[in-house]
Amino acid sequence: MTDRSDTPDFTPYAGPAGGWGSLRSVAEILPREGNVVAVSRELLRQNKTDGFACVSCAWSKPANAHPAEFCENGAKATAWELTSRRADGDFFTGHSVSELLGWRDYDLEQQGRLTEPLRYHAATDRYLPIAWETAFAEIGAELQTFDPKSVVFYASGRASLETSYMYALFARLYGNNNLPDSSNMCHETTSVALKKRIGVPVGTTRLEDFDHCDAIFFFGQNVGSNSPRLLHPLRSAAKRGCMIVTFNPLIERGLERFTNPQDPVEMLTGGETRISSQYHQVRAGGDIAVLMGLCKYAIEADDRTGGILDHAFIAEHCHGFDAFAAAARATTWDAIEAASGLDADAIRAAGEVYVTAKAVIGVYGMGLTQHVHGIENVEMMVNLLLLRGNIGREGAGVCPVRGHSNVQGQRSVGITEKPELAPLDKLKEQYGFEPPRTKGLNTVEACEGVLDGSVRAFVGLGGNFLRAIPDTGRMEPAWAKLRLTVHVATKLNRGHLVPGEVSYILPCLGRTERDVQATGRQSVSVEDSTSCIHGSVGERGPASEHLLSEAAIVAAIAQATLPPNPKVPWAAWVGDYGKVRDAIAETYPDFFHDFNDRMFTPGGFYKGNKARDRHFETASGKAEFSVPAMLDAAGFDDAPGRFRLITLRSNDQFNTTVYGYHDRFRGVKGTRDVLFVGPVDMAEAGLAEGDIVSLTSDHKDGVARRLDGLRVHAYALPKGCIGAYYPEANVLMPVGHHAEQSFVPAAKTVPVRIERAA
Ligand SMILES: Nc1nc2c(c(=O)[nH]1)N[C@H]1C(S)=C(S)[C@@H](COP(=O)(O)OP(=O)(O)OC[C@H]3O[C@@H](n4cnc5c(=O)[nH]c(N)nc54)[C@H](O)[C@@H]3O)O[C@H]1N2
Ligand SMILES: Nc1nc2c(c(=O)[nH]1)N[C@H]1C(S)=C(S)[C@@H](COP(=O)(O)OP(=O)(O)OC[C@H]3O[C@@H](n4cnc5c(=O)[nH]c(N)nc54)[C@H](O)[C@@H]3O)O[C@H]1N2
Ligand SMILES: [Mo]
Repeated sequence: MTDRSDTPDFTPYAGPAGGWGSLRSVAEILPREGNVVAVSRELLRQNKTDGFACVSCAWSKPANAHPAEFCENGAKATAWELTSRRADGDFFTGHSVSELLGWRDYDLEQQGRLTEPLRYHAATDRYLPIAWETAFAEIGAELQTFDPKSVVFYASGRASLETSYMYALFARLYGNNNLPDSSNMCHETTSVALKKRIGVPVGTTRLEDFDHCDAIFFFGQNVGSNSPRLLHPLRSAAKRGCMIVTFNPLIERGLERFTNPQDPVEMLTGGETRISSQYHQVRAGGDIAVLMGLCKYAIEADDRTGGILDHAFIAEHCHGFDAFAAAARATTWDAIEAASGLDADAIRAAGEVYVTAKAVIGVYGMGLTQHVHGIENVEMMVNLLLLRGNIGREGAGVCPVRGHSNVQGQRSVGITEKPELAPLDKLKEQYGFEPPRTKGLNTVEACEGVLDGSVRAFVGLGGNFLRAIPDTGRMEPAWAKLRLTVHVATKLNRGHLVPGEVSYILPCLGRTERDVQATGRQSVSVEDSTSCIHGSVGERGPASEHLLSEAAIVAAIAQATLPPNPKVPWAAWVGDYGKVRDAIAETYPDFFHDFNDRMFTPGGFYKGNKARDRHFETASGKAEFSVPAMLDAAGFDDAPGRFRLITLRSNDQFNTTVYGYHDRFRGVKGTRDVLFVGPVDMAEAGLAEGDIVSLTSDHKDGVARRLDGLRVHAYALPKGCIGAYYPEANVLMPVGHHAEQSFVPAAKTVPVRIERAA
C-alpha cells in the first residue's frame, strides 16, 4: 500500500503544525505498518524515564513527561520499527539484488524488518541466509587481511552509548581512526565552529532556558517536521510574549503556527499559537550577511547611544571584539542586501528585537551547517550572541538542534575520526594497547577513498551511507569494487544493494525491543541535543528470534577479528551492559562518573558544559569573535541560469527512510519528484506548473550529473533558489562541494541548472 500517485495533488495546506492534521497523519501511518494496538501501547512509553528514548530526533526529553510525550514523526518512527512486516529469507530468495536496486527507497523499507543474517551470493545475485557464527568467522577472517587504513567504520547516529563505545574501541584496536559518523553530514560544522569559538563542540542551552528567554532567533531548522517536540517550548514561549524571529528561505508551517495536539481546548476550539513574530525569507546561503546585518545594527546602536552591548562581558570573557566591530561597521547595507536577498529594513527590524531582548537563544539546523561556508554561519551566530552576553546565562545560549537520537552521544564516547578528540592515552592505559594516532577518514574522505580505490572495506553500524552521501551516481559504481561491505541494520535499504565482492547484512534489535543477555534484561543510554543522558529500556518482543543486539554484533565481529586481549572483556560486556557503562565511566570520569546510578534520572543527567559556565576553553582562553572573509555562504558565484538547489526533507521521511509520498505542510500529495520554484524564476525560465524538467550539475569540476523527471511546482522561494527532496537529489551533489574545515556536504546550496524535457 503506497500513497504514491501518478496524478499528484498540490494544494496549499491551510492547517497549523500539530493539531488534527498530525493526529490524522499518525492514524494513517499506523495501520500501514500493522500492529496498531502494540504501537499505541509503546507510544505511551516513549521518552519516559522508565520507557525508551524515541528513535527519531535528539530533542531534549523533559523530566515531567506528558502522558503522550511523542510527536507525529516520533510516532511514525516507532511504528516503522514495530511494523508487522518482515523481509525474511524467502523475500531475499525471491528477488535478485539487481531487481531490488530498481525499487524505490520507500518500497525497500516497506518490506519490513530484516529477520536473518544474510550474505551476498554473486552467482545467483541474491542475499541468502547464513548462520551468525559463519558470518562472524568470515567477516573476521576478511578484516584480518586488510591494511587497517583501508577499512572504514561508519556509524549512523542511533546506536546507544554502550554500543558506540565498543565500536569505537574496536576500530582503534583494529588500527585506525576511520570512524566517520552521520554527524559528518550534519552538525560537524557545529562541532568545529563552536569548539573553536566557545571551547565546547555542543550547544549551551538547556530546556529550561526556553522558559526564560525573551527572544529566539531561529535559523534554518524545520521544527514542525524534524523536531516537533521543540514546538511545545516554542509555543509556551510565544504565548508568554517571547519574540521568535525566523530566517528561512521557505515558509515552514511549524514556524508559523502550531496547535498542540495534547491540549484539548486548543484542539476542540481550533485554537492555534502563532510561532514566529517575524519571518524572513533569506536566500539560501544568505545567513552570514543576515547575521552581519544584525550585529552591525547592534554595534552601531551602541556607538550612538551606548548601553546596547554587554561591554563588561566582552571585556572579561571575549577576544577579538574590536576587529569584529570594525568589520561590522565597514560592511555596507548594500552588500548585506545583495548577499542575503533581504531588505535592510527587514534585518534592522529583527535587529531591534535583538537589542531590546534581555535573554536570547539562537537556534539553528541544517540551514546553517550544510554550506561551503557553514562554519562562518555558525561563527556569526556566536558573534551575535556574544555581543549582548547571550552565552552562559539563564534564558540565553546557542542551540544547535541535532539530528539522530544519539548522534551527539556517539561523539561523546569516541566515535570520531579526529584522534585529538578521543582520550587515546587513557584508552592506552585502560586497555594496554597503542591506539592509532593518525587522523582517520571523515565521510567525504571515505567517499574519496572509495572513488580512488584506497578504501577497500566498509562496516556500517546502521544508516544508509551510500544513499545519504553526495554524488550517488559516481559513488555507486565505485562502491561495487569494494572487497567487503558489512551492514548492521534493521531494514533493507539501497545502500545494501550495491554489494562489495563479499557482503553481509546483519539484522539487529531496535531500541523499542527487549534485549536479554546473560545477566538478564538490558537497558541502554543516549545523549540528547542538550547534553542530557537518558536510560532506555526496550519492551517489545523482538521482530525475529534470530536478531542480535547491536552490542552483541559489534562484540562478535571484534572477537572474530582481533587477537584476544584480557583487558577488553567483550563477552562480559555483552552479558551485562552495566559493565560497558563502568568502562565508559572510567574512560570519561568527568562526564560519566556513576553512570549506572544516574542513567534513569528524570529528564536525564546533565553532562555539564564549560561554556555555559563562561569558562571558554579556546586558544585565547576567551570566547572568540571572528571576522568572516565573505558574506555569501554558498561558495560559488551567481551566474545566469545557475540556481541554488536546497535539498529538503519532507514531513513524511526520516532521512533516507521514506514513510510516504505526502509532504503535508508543503501541500504535496502523492509524489516526491518535485521541483519547487519561485514564481519569478518560473516566469523568467519560461516554466509552467506541472512541467517535467531535469536538473544538471553546474559545479566547477565539470562532471556531468543529472536528475530527470521532476515536476515543477510554484512555491514561495527567494529568487535564484529552488528545492528538491533528499536523498533523490544527492546525485547532483559533488563530493568536493562541502563545508571547508568541517567537510559537511553543502546540501543546502548545490549549484544546478534547470533543463526542460526535450
Ligand atoms: N521527521 C524527521 N525528523 C528528523 C529527520 C528527518 O529526516 N525526519 N532528520 C533528523 C536529522 S539526522 C537531522 S540532522 C535533523 C534535520 O533537521 P533540520 O535541521 O530542520 O534539516 P532540514 O530539514 O534539512 O532543513 C532545515 C531547514 O533549513 C532551511 N534552509 C535551507 N537553506 C537555508 C539557508 O541557507 N539558510 C537558512 N536560514 N535556512 C535554510 C530549509 O528550508 C529547512 O526548513 O532532523 C532530525 N529529525
Ligand atoms: N542531500 C542531502 N543529503 C543529506 C542530508 C540533507 O539534508 N541533504 N542530510 C544529512 C544528514 S543530516 C544525515 S544525519 C545523513 C543520514 O544518514 P544515515 O544516518 O546514514 O541514514 P538514515 O537514513 O538515517 O539510515 C536509515 C537506515 O538505518 C537503519 N536503521 C534504522 N534504525 C536502526 C537501528 O536501530 N539500528 C541499526 N543498526 N540500523 C538502523 C535502517 O536500515 C535504515 O534503512 O544524511 C545526510 N545526507
Ligand atoms: Mo543529521
